[in-house]
Amino acid sequence: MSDGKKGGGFYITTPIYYVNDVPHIGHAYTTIACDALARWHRMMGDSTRFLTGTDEHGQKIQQAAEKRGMTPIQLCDEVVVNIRRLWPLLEISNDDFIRTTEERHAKVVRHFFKTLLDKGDIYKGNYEGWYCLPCEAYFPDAQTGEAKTCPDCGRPLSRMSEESYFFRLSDYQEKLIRHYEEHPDAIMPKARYNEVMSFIRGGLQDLSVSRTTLKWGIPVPGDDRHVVYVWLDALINYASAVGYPESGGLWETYWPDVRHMVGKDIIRFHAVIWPAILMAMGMNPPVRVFAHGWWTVEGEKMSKSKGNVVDPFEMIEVYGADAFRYFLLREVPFGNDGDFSELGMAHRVNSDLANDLGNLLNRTLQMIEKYRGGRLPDGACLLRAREIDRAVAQAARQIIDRMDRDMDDFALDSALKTLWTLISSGNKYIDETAPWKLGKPGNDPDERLDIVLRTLWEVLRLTAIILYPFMPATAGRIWEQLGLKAEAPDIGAVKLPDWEWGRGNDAIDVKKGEVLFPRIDMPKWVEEKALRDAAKKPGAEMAESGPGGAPDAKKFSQIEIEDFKKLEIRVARIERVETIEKAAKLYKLHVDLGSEKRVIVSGIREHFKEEDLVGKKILVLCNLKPAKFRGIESNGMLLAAEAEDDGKEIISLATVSGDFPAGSLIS
Ligand code: ME8
Repeated sequence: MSDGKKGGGFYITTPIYYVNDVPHIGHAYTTIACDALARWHRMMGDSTRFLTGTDEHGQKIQQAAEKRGMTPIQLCDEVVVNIRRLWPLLEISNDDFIRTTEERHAKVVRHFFKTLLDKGDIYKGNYEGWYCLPCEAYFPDAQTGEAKTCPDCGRPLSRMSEESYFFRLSDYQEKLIRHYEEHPDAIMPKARYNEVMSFIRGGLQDLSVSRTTLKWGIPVPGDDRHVVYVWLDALINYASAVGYPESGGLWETYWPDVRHMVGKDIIRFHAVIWPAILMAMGMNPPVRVFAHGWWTVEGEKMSKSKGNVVDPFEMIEVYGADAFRYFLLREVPFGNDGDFSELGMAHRVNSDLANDLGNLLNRTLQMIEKYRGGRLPDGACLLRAREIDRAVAQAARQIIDRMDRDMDDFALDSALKTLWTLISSGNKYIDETAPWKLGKPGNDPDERLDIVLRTLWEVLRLTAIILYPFMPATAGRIWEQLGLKAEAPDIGAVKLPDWEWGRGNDAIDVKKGEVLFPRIDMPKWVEEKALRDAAKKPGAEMAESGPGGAPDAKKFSQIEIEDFKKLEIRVARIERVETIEKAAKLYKLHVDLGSEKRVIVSGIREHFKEEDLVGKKILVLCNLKPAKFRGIESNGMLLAAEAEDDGKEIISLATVSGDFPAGSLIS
């Protein structure tokens, strides 16, 4: 087995995602983390393969499809598009995308099942037990408590009985314990290793691996009253995607180096069931299963009903993919739980990205342009570097090794911290060497300035390379501004082991470009976030399809009439319209509600002229909590239909026909 080091193999997988949901921060997190690891290993020269995909069979999908009046495959085909289009937006560099409904997968599942059946590792029996529909799992009586609720999700369990095929998991208890004792790094972090070991030591029962209660799955070979249990089906994706067991298939190269990244909730499937199945098949168990923690949002559990699900499409639109990637990977020690706060992200953009990284690039390029007309000083000057310059070079060399060790441990946050020490040392070096003093005619010899500028440029060149796995687009922009694109157009193709401090004496012209991360203006950010939050509230279901997603009536959850009665919607007459300074999208509307007058701030300025609005009767949600925009309190929200026409947003204000009195209640 390779240790995944330079020139070795590195096969990394994400869980395959269910298609009954829209992609959220959890999906983005796992996939971004795997992407950073894959890019790092490619850069290290390892033979790398990165797989992701979708889990499309099982009860959950069948039920979600029924609810929407579709066939399961229609639902899968629709939802998979949303998942697939997210990955390029997040700069995910997966080599393959597998769907469990593909024939290349189904035939491998049949192969696994048949092989295990022939070997006697799978046998036919009867199963009766407590079953959790949402988790698609049976639970032993001891775990269900008096209330018979699911030990994982807390929902009520159903008593089910069915003929079933079983996998002899109990036979693998000792083998698994031995394997993990010999490979303590095979489950990480350590706390998960301990958790899994104590679970295995607690005793393993045979596992039901087929279902007769549903149709949406891969039929058991030779017994099509059964379909293969969705988790067995899903786990096999890691092997089917690399062409197991075809001779000459990719699996021959990659299987010995397979590493699975998962959320902590699905560790047992990957670290107990899957390795046992692989052992039964005579295959290597995974080199590592790493379980990352879960994100809460502003201190609360993320849930659709709370409307606090973090939409990756929105984060990309507001902050850009790289800032989002950076925040997720830097904010929390990888493996721990974390709390997602947009405020925290905005602060990090300002401090780490705009200040530390952006300033280092800006100051350096500005000085090279000002003092050397944009031409980079020749690397030969570094031969006469002083102690202070050589210390920077020395620290840079050590940083690669430190980061490589962090990446081996999947300590992504720590790798980024290490990288930022290089950036900080660059900024400190500027302050200490004060190149602007050297730049003055008559001061130190000219060569001293050459050395300082070249040293700074070298710091940035290395920064771009080691930043690339985490923030690929930003690294590419730095690369271009450093003038390196002409000789190496694709920074992703650079191999880190070839990197040398001060190499090459070629004439390079730097090209200062746009600021990498403009500072976020916090007061403005607060207002814009309030607008975004307000826009999400009434049409929370719309957010599910992400920006650009088509509204779909069948998807709306149903409400009680009592819920509707909580809304106080009234006819209002617009009396006066004011513009708001420096708010190109907002109007301050003075409306008459019959018994009272109110001010409403609304983001419709780009769609209507003031004179089109004055005198108009519109519908207003009156009992919405007041909110402040640009310091103006808005008391209510006007109702409007939104759509897209030729890629442009169009809006029509909801109104009433005839001359209806202001204040009339809509019911
Ligand atoms: O479990 N924070 O798919 P899935 C962090 N199909 N991670 C989160 C999260 C959160 N708040 N919420 C969910 C499945 N996740 C199976 C996998 S693999 C053979 C089959 C993570 O779409 C969760 O931990 O429900 C899991 O790793 C991933 O999202 C996918 O969940």
